[in-house]
Amino acid sequence: MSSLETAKKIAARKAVDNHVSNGNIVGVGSGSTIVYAVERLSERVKQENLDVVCVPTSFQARQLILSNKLKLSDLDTHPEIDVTIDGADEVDSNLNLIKGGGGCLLQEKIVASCSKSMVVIADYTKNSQCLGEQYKKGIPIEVSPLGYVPIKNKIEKKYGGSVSLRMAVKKAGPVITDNGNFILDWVDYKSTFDWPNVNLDIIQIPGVVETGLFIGIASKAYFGMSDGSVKEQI
Ligand code: ABF
Repeated sequence: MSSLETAKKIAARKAVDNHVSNGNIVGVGSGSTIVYAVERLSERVKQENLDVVCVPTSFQARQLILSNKLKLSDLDTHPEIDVTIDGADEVDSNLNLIKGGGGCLLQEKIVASCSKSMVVIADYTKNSQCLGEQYKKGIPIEVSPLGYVPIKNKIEKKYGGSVSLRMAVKKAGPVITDNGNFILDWVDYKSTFDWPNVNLDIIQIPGVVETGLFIGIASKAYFGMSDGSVKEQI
């Protein structure tokens, strides 16, 4: 296993061991790091006979829960979640996050917002001081398809940088989210922005469904490091 995969795995396992207990409702994130967390959760459910119910943040998470034979629920049945464990594209020194590289930001943010705590699991490459330092693919913004051009223009005019429509592999067409929307990726912005205000401002543009800026949502992060240790950030 590469050092990056080992880093994801040790962070994921530690977060599950420290934050999940019997009777919990658990929000299950998306991406590649969460795969290790769900594997560990499944091990613990079997070994400790834990009663845990899982609420997915994406179609991928739903499939992961089912394939690991964990109990699947949803926000209709369980609108209050004990802990959500999820990956991130970048985590800054204030625990603000960029998420949505995988296109699941809306459901991820809804589930996180219903959780008593949100724990981030990531490898060492995701750890930064200011947003934008590490993750260069841009800030994902989920938008209604009919508004994507004016939204792109408004963001570029007000904040600079460049906003582009996320295209599917081989540019067959735009990426469509689990919710039937498009994703814009905003690059070359200033990493020194006042992110809480920029986030609120962008969300108010008609047609913007959600941003991949998770401001003040995460309560703790676990980073798997290249030396095999796990760094904890609160
Ligand atoms: C999801 O998965 C996303 O919000 C984020 O884009 C991504 C992180 O993926 P990985 O764990 O593969 O780095 O949580």
